[in-house]
Amino acid sequence: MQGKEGEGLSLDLDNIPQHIAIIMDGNGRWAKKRGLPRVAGHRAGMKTVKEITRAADDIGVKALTLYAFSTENWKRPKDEVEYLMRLPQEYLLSELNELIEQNVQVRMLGNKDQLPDYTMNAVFEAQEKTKQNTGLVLNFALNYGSRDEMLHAIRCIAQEVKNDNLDIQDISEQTMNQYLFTEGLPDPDLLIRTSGEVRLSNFMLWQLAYSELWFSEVYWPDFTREEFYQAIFEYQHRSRRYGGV
Ligand code: V07
Repeated sequence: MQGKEGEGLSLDLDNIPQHIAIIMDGNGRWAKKRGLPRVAGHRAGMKTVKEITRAADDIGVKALTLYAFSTENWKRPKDEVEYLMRLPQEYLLSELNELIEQNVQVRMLGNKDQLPDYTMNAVFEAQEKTKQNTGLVLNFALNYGSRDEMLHAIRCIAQEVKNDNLDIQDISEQTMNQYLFTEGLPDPDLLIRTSGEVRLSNFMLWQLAYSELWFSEVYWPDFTREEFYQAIFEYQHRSRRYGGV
């Protein structure tokens, strides 16, 4: 089936990537370019989150994972970190009702321990209120680092071995998948990174093993539905080989 005409491109609705992951980069630079404080860029970036979530939902993407805050981001100025930690609450205050209506399931991946109570409470409420939903899984990577995630999984697996619940020989890729924060989700088919940087920056290193990568020069606040569909269009015109020929 063909559909979703936009900017002269036509997406194949039978071949939409099931899971799309996005590194939402360039918010600070977007603000700087306009002579605005960095936090103005983060706020503008939040509008793009709303737009792209709708765009993904409209074409039947099953899971969207957005990199909102990395374990490295704590090194930023204290004021900026505090501002960022308020955004989940703010986002959910304005969006949660619509997300519930749209049958979206909100999830979080990352280490919950160091997050302020007001951040965790907002995320927890969203998870609770949407956990029965069966539509798009909207996954926020918050205080997330991929090596951290893998170490956490390895410690859990080691504990299972120590408790005699698991044989070393039986540790498989599936075992790892069970203990990662993305448990139950398919690996991303497509990774998008905005703002011209061409790195993975400790994002989903295990899960992105076979993903198609797509990079855009555009700063995240300027990223549009049309650009998003362009990435999917190009994804649909690549052939994936998973190591075969
Ligand atoms: C954040 C806006 C998007 C650009 C990138 C950085 C700034 C949405 C959330 C969010 C997180 C969890 C949740 C609901 C919404 C968010 C942070 C930063 C820390 F359950 N945007 N956004 N969280 N930015």
